[in-house]
Amino acid sequence: MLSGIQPTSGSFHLGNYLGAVRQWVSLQESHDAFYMVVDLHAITVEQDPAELRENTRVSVAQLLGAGLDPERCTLFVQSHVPEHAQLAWVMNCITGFGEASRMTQFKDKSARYGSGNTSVGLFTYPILQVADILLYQANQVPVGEDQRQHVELTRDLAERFNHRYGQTFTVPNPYILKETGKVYDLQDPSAKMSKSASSPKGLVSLLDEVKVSAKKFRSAVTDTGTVVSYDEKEKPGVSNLLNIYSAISGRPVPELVQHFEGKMYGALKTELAEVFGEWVAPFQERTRAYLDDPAELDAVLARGAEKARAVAAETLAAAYDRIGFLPAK
Ligand code: AQP
Repeated sequence: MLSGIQPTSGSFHLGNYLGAVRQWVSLQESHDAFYMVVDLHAITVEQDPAELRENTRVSVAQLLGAGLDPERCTLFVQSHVPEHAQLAWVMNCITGFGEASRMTQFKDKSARYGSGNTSVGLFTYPILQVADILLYQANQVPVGEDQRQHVELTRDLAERFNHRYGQTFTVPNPYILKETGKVYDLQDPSAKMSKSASSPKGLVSLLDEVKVSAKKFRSAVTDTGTVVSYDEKEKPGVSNLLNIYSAISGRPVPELVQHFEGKMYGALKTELAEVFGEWVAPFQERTRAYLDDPAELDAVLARGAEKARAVAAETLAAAYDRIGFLPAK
C-alpha cells in the first residue's frame, strides 16, 4: 500500500482527509503501508523555500495527528528517498508523449496557471507518481477520485515495463471509496474541494479555527428545495454535506436522512458544523503537540526514510539490472 500528499499548503483540507488520509489510518492496521509527504511533487509549481520546509513539517504533524502510527506504517518525506527521482527517469523513457498529454490534471492545472507558468515538471509529475507507487511494489493505492487516471497510467507503465524487460513491478489497483472519493467545494458543489481552485469559503481547512469552519458549513450552497434527502444529481450540495456528515460521524446516510426528516437545510448545516468541530478540535491539539516536538518528528522521519529506502533501493536495482545498466562496482 502506498500513498502520498503534497505539502503545498499549511493545512490539509477536508477533501484530502476524507478522500485519502482517513483511509490511510485504517489501512495501516491491515497492510504493509508506505505513506509520504511528496515534496518533489510540490515543486512542480513555484514554492517559497521556507514555506515549503515548514509546510512539510506541518503535513507530517497532521498525518500523525490524524492517527498514523509510525510503529504501524512507514511515514517519510519523498525527497529523503532519492530512488523516487531515479526510477521516475526510467519511467519517463517508456512513456509516450501523447499518453502523458492526456492526463486531465495536467490539462486543468496548466490551463489555470497559463503556459508561461507551466513547468515541464508539472507535465511529467504523473510519471513521478508512477515511480512512487512501483518502488514499493504496491498493490493498492488509496486516493481520491481525481487520482484514478494516474493509477491507470501506473498500471499501463508497469505492464509495459514487465512485458519489455521481464516481470519487475506489481501492477497496482486504485482504492477509492464511492462516498468520499470526491468531496465537493462548499460554494460550488459541482467542483472538487481543492487547495488551489476553491474559493476560501468553499474550502474547509483542518487547521482553521473551528468557528471559521463552522461559518463555512452554515453558509454552504445547497438548492431551493427544503427536504433533506440524498440525490447527487438534483441536490449536489445537500448530498455533499450528508456524505461529509456520515464520514465524520460514522452514521450511514439513510439514518441521517431519517434524522433530518421534517427539518430544514439549516439544521443539517448547523449540526454538521458541530460534529465537525468536535472531531477537528482534538485533531488540531494532537497536530500541535507533534509540532511542538521537532526532535521527535525528525526521528520519525529518519526511521521512515531508512525503512523506505531499504525497499526502494531493492526495486530500483532490479529495474536497472533488467534495463541493462552496467552495475557499479
Ligand atoms: N476534493 C477531494 N475529495 C476527495 N479526495 C481529494 N483529494 C484531494 N482533493 C480531494 C485527495 O487528497 C490526496 C492528496 O492530495 P494532494 O495534496 O496530493 O493534491 P491534490 O489532489 O492536487 O489536492 P488539491 O487540494 O486538489 O490540490 P491542488 O489544488 O493543488 O490541486 C489525494 O489522494 C487526492 O486524491
